[in-house]
Amino acid sequence: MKDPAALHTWHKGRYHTSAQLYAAPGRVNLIGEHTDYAEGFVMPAAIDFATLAAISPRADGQVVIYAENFAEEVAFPADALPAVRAGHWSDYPLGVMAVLAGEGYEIPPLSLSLWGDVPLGSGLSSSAAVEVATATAILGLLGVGIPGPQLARLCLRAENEFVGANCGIMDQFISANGKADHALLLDCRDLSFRLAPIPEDVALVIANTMVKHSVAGAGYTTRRAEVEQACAILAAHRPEIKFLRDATVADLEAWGHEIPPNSLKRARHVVTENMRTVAAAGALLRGDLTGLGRLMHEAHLSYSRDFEGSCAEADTMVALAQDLPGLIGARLTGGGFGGCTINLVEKDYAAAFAAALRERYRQATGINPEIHICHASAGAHQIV
Ligand code: GAF
Repeated sequence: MKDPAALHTWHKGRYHTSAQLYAAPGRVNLIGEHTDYAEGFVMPAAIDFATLAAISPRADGQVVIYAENFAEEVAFPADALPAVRAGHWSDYPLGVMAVLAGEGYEIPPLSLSLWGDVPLGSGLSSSAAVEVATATAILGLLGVGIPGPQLARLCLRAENEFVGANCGIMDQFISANGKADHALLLDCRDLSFRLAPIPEDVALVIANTMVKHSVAGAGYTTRRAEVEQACAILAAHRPEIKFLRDATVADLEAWGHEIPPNSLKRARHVVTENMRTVAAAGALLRGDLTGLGRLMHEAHLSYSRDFEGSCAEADTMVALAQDLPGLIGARLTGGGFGGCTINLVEKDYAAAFAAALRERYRQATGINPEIHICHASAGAHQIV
């Protein structure tokens, strides 16, 4: 992560006042894909890529937001903030402000500088990091503390209602509630969670296929609709099935003939992925890394074959990792159709693993991948 002192210096240079500084991380999901909006289980970890936010009050009635990454500023009267999206980076912080205002928090005149190093469009939750950093900074400026799960829900509403992306709660939740050196098994039904330590000698190697991912894209939206269609058909037989979280493999066997083939495959992924995710958390807690790696592998196959949420490059990246020394488990992570693979690797092998995977992928696809050796990091927090 870039030196927060640099953001503070830039903010002070631009707005001539000291600022409070906050950080909110991106995430990698170890297992549990497209299960969050089905009220199922996910097991992400926050990573050491983040959005930093510097915030200070203003005396001129304006809300001014500066994005260091785009070298661009937007300004609005604090009492007349935009109520609808503009298809611009500022939708993310403005969406958070709109939701906070709707909850009764008066947004004061303020200067907000944002800077981030979560790679954009890589499936590592750059947008959640911006939302959670913004919300944490504004609430900090207001002197209000709210529990992490509630913060995540507010930021999810910014994404769903203002930005217009129909995603689930995983990314905002882990950005708000992550813990250093831990993965988090989250029950997306009631937001209860359990922390699972990532062993000291295990590295998170994140390999970017360089194929752009977007939760606003047609793939994510279509898959969610297919999942919901399958759920509605099962619910006609068993009304207690409110979400696919409530369905079993036996339900799919009993009523699957009524479900269109694609929706049935998506549902099979979600139902079995929930089981794998709970089992994977158990394996990690027991220190059974072989079991965890096997479940990650099965999860990738299910994501690719049943959910059809992978892409040729990600399948290649996962396949190329299989026989490299030190690999525990590899799969495509995040919303799909591009983005990054997560490789759990024995730490002593991590650097050699990354170098070999880069070379193999380059030879196989002609694409130069970005590969990062990451650590599980803390969720949103104040820096100074
Ligand atoms: C994206 C979404 F934002 C999450 O809510 C989740 O559905 C994920 O894709 C797939 O598991 O990151």
